[in-house]
Amino acid sequence: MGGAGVAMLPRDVFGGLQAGLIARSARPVDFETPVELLDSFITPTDAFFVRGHMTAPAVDAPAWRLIVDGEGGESRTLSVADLRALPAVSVTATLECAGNGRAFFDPPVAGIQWRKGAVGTSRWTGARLRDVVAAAGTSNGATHVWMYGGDRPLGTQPPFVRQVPWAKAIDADTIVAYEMDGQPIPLLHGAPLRAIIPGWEGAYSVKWLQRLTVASKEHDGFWVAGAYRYPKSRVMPGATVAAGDQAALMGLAVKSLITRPFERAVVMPGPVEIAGFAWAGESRIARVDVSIDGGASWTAARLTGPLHKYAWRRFEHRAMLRAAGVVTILSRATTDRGEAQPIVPRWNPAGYLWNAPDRIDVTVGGTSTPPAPAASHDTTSTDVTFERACRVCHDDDLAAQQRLTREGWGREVDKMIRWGARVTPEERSPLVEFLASRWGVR
Ligand SMILES: Nc1nc2c(c(=O)[nH]1)N[C@H]1C(S)=C(S)[C@@H](COP(=O)(O)O)O[C@H]1N2
Ligand SMILES: [Mo]
Repeated sequence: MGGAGVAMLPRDVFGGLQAGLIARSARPVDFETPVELLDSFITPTDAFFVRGHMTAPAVDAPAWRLIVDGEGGESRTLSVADLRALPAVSVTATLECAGNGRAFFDPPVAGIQWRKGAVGTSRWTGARLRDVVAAAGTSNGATHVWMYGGDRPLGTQPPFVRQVPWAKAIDADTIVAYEMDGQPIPLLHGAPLRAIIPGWEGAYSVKWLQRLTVASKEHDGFWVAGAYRYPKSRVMPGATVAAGDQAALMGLAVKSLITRPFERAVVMPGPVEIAGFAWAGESRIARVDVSIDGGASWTAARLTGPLHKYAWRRFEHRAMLRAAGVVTILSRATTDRGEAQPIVPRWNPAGYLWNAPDRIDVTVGGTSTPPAPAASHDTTSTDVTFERACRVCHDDDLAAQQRLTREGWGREVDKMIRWGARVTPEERSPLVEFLASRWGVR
């Protein structure tokens, strides 16, 4: 499977990335981790996804300087050695690009078409950001810290500047990192210094960190005011949404990934270990349920392995796969606040936070033909039509109030189609059936 534009690159073409990463773009450098390389709690650094909007700077670590300034404070310049002299903190955190899974949105949205692997976990070591900004003196009235990347814009791109709200900036787990899994941060991951804003979408974790400014207002640059924003309320799929009707993304959505068995594996009948990871940004994973029958029934998986506040949680489940043929396995995570992965994530113009239950197909027995490619996340079932066409604007309570007959539901669906509901001609009668069987009256 894979999709258009995907290529495998030979080893070492891009500075120490391992062969087998999926190239999504060569300029800027964007690489996705194939799911097969995401089965370990700590993602190998040479397999860790790379997301950049521009060109990495040339880095001479001993000469690198981080400017720290702010209104009313002094300006200070710190070397990597100065940062290493501050108390060191290690934070194990899962980093996920907000656009991970963008390829699954319907209708499609522009941007790098990440599928499952713009996510990884590492142990980041550095100085607390609050200790670093303390070097700039006063922080009276501070509302944000602006973070400037040292990468080189392509063409007339605005420079990569992001902001983190003050409360998160001074959290004890927010760091300026100089190590990734015990080694100096590699170039493509932001050498020699990057912010790690744990539990928040990846674009907060500014690489090649060059300047921190303690500010008393919002930054007005493109990467704050015009990107990484998500509609404040549900929108029609395909809609254009003004920046003012959107709010800055912060934490990550609850999500899971099946890392074992592999997509489209052929397995022997009998017990099969199903395993993977679940994460939810700053929230805790309470449970992961696994289905081996395409979602008809679910069983709770065991949560195992290391427990870190901002890192993904391992889940494992031993299932009996008996019948020969194609089996669809799903995983669905729930947080301790009861948020579960939605069947159809909310469409949004930039394609952020895709978090449908993960889904793979395996073949049991080895005799039947493998499943058709790209089966995962294809929007074919009536459930999905319902989510996309109806639930985008309405909650179930509205449907439950209607007391419509089958014919009435047909007229209602036709009206909604005239009003813009996205239902294809083939989907119309299954949708009417679905509504009538669920909420119809005789
Ligand atoms: N300076 C700079 N920092 C950046 C970016 C960038 O383009 N420039 N991309 C951000 C985005 S969108 C993500 S998802 C993460 C990816 O980090 P990684 O490449 O180490 O996986 O870095 C963030 N930090
Ligand atoms: Mo990202």
